[in-house]
Amino acid sequence: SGVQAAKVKANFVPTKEDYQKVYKRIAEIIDDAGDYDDGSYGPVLLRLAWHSSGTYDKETNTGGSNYATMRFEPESKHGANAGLDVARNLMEKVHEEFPWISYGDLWTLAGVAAVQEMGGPKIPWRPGRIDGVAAQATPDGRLPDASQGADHVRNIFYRMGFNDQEIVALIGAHALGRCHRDRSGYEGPWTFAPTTVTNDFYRLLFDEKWVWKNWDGPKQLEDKKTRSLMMLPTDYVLVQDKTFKKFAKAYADNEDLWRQDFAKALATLFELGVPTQQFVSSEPWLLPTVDELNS
Ligand code: ZEM
Repeated sequence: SGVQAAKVKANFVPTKEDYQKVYKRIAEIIDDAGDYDDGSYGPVLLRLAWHSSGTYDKETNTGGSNYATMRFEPESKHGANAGLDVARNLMEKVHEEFPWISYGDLWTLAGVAAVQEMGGPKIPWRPGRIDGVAAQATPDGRLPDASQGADHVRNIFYRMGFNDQEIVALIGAHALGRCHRDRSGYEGPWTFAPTTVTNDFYRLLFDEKWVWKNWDGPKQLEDKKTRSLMMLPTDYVLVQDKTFKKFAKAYADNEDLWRQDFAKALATLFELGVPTQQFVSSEPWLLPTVDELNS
């Protein structure tokens, strides 16, 4: 019953090991994707973690990962969140198994597990987010619109508190996953290895010739050579804008630099909107990967 569930929650104080168990369960689900996309739920889980955090507004200190308000309408139905029901439903199963974890912690932990299990850098993370209510949901329009230009990208990410370097580092997440016609209207993957964390997104931006795709869908670019890869207008901005381009080139030339900057910016992103005193640990943790746990 609800009373019993509340009791379990009140008496149970999870340890780092308990969060590691949740991480492990998420990692199993990531790989247990069967025919879904490229055989991994990693990218869509990372997108859930990003969209649950990227609503943050530093002026009003609203939005962000704290309350997991994407559970509620209308935020769950915002156009930008189309398709994320897939990820939320996967995490609902994990929540049934570990009912003591908050949804904000669960979703951001899924983002961490996705990056780390797909070969990415360690993402510092700590628990402390609490479940909020529908009234805390954010208005539509806080997440970036892929059809826009550099000004829009800056406005959206400056509102979260990021600078140009961090913006460029974060968008390198598009090495992973793909666009789905029935979700965003866009179509296709950005790289040839969409379930492995690499700096290929930046390398391809510079190395390939990008041309506008001739189709009835929204304006997107395709690589002239194979016509199997895509870039969003906002991705292309990273080589059109002089300041963005400088950082994108540095990340294309130095994968380690990008991995470090990406890990730092992503850890910051996942903590947006969470009051510091809520965190159970003063320092974020570096959780081991499943491979590390098994070796
Ligand atoms: Zn994304 N992203 N994103 N992004 N994103 C998509 C997919 C994924 C933008 C955007 O409009 C889109 C960041 C930044 C920005 C991921 C992670 C991160 C899709 C395709 C669109 C349209 C959705 C679909 O059809 O399924 C824009 C405009 C961005 C900034 C300007 C940042 C930052 C991310 C993480 C740090 C990921 C992993 C995906 C792939 C999802 C999947 O299901 O494969």
